Amino acid sequence: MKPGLLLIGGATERMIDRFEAEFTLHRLSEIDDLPAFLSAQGPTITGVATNGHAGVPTEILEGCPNLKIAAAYGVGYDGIDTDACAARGIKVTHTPNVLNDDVANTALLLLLAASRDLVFNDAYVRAGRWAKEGNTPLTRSPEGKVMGIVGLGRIGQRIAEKLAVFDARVVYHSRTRKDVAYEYYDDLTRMARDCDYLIVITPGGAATDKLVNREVIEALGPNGTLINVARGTVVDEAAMIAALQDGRLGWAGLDVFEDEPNVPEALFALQNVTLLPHVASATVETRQAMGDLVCDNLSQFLKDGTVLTSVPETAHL
Ligand code: NAP
Ligand code: 8YV
Repeated sequence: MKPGLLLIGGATERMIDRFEAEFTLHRLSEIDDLPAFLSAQGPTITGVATNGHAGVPTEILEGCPNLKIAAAYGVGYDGIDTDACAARGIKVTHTPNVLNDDVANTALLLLLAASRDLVFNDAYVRAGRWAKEGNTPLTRSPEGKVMGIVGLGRIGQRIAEKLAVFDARVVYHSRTRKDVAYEYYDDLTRMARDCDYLIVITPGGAATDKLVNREVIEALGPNGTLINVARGTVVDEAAMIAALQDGRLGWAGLDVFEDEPNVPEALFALQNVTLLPHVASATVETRQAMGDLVCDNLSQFLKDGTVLTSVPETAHL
């Protein structure tokens, strides 16, 4: 008999095909009575496929006594209780590196869109205003500007490399200094004061909650642009909106929000923001690579009990 796999998050058809080749697949979205399912099938479940937002609900952890692996589709895992998993001997895997380029590209996309008022200019042409009202106002060039990266990890380093096309001066803030040529700031507010652009790419969770607070936002200031491709929780959203409304912050480009998919309506009224629905890794190519890595982790676990890309918190298991 094949081991059981419970699908908690979303998955592509390609992932489903591979899951079904090796596991008896159960989809949480199709289970009407979870307690009844867990009492009948819980002990057969060896793995769950989830993502960093949905995590592994406590009811499932408790109802699947033989659960050994939780494979997440995504690199961030702030929604997974890794301590609870580690305590139960459950390996948690994620999908680092394969999404670095597209997430970094999205940061650049937002940076350019915010700088050149892309959305406003597009709407202006579509509305037929160009012929009637003439040219739109001048925008701002990213060339040669100071760009601060908050979180110089796997994706942050890729963003830094790609910013070279703008001849930007790249600086960074993270918990620890890296062996790189970019200037390090141990104080985020001080860095924001020196920056034209601040690009946020740390993990979410309690340790980074509202790291970009009102003080940092005001230090970035009326001529500054905030780009967030990390997690909505890393920025104090209410403070950011207030600053964007009264001009204490210039512009923002946002892929992520505090309470997704709910986006504060106040943002819809602002012309100085560019909004995306959390799509930084959402290309066909990158999502395929992420899905393959989820399946490779599960396959390898079935073969010899090891995994390819454990999160650090369960790497000892
Ligand atoms: P990573 O390699 O672990 O890098 C994280 C970086 O954040 C590191 O430089 C780390 O500093 C820094 N950091 C962590 N906690 C911090 C704190 N309290 N203060 C300051 N810096 C802190 O992770 P990654 O692979 O680059 O991914 C980063 C995050 O991007 C993910 O966790 C996820 O939340 C987000 N993400 C979003 C999307 C999207 O669709 N928008 C897609 C992928 C990823 P140290 O090195 O000094 O520890
Ligand atoms: C995806 C992400 O939104 O990898 C991450 O941390 O935020 C994104 O790549 C998501 O996790 C896919 O399920």
